[in-house]
Amino acid sequence: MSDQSDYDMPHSKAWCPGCGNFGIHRSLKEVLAELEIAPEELVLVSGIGQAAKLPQYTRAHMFNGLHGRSLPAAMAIKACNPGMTVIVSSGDGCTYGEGGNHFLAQIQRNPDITNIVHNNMVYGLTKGQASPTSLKGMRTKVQTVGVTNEPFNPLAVAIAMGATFVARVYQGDRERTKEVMRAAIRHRGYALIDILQECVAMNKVNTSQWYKDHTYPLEGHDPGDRTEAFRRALETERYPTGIFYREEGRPTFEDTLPAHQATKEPLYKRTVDMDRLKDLLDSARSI
Ligand SMILES: Cc1ncc(C[n+]2csc(CCOP(=O)(O)OP(=O)(O)O)c2C)c(N)n1
Repeated sequence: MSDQSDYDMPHSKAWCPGCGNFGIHRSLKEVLAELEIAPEELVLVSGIGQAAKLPQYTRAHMFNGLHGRSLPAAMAIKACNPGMTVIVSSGDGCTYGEGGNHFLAQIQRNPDITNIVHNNMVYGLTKGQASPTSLKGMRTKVQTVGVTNEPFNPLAVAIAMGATFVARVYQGDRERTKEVMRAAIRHRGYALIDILQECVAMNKVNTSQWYKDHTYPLEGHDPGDRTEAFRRALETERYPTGIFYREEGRPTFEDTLPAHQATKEPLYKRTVDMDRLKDLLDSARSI
């Protein structure tokens, strides 16, 4: 059995003391060790933000893309090398704001990736502007009279779009976080985990105590019941945590690709037929 320190990088982290990112990072490393996913078989992908620094702090392959653009990169990585475990780790702003359209498109494609969203309900790195999940009325230096938008509901959207695994946890509930991470990584298909977390520097409303008071475990719920999952996702007085919806057996994006019908071998190991490539390039030139 491997150890969570197998995923440690030597440099220090630029997260504030008390940041929820530390707990998410620790839970993830522990789960990776338990599942015995070797660093060389793991690709961590992110966009931009405080949360998006996680891949840089983890010993594994990584791709740090533009703000909001982690998901298409992750999908392509998985399609080129289906044997890798691909985990996207980025913020709520990055995933639901700048990356909102990619979020919808990846759900429809169902690539076999895990999408961990560090939801601190604020744009942390750029100093606390409202994000799509900020609560109505929250005042920031930009939203001086308070947020007027209805908050984005990632779980309801994901269930409505047909995501095959949809979950929410609070990072301070470490056992539930790890249990859900384990299930999401094992799930074959697109798995969303919206992880509520505190931003101690930029969000003075949604504190650790606030999350404790506003979350409760989803118990006695059948994750195969999509209508009920959607109904529970609409609860916003207090947020249920756990696995809302899970559907097994749907083909993944990679499964549908002609390149993977005869073999699942990663593309980089295959011999390129130079004559076919030349014909393809010639035909493209004549368009
Ligand atoms: C296309 C683009 N728009 C905006 C920015 C500026 N920007 C960088 S990080 C960020 C917010 C990050 O917030 P979030 O994704 O919630 O992550 P957090 O820092 O809170 O972890 C913004 C707006 C950018 N780098 N690129």
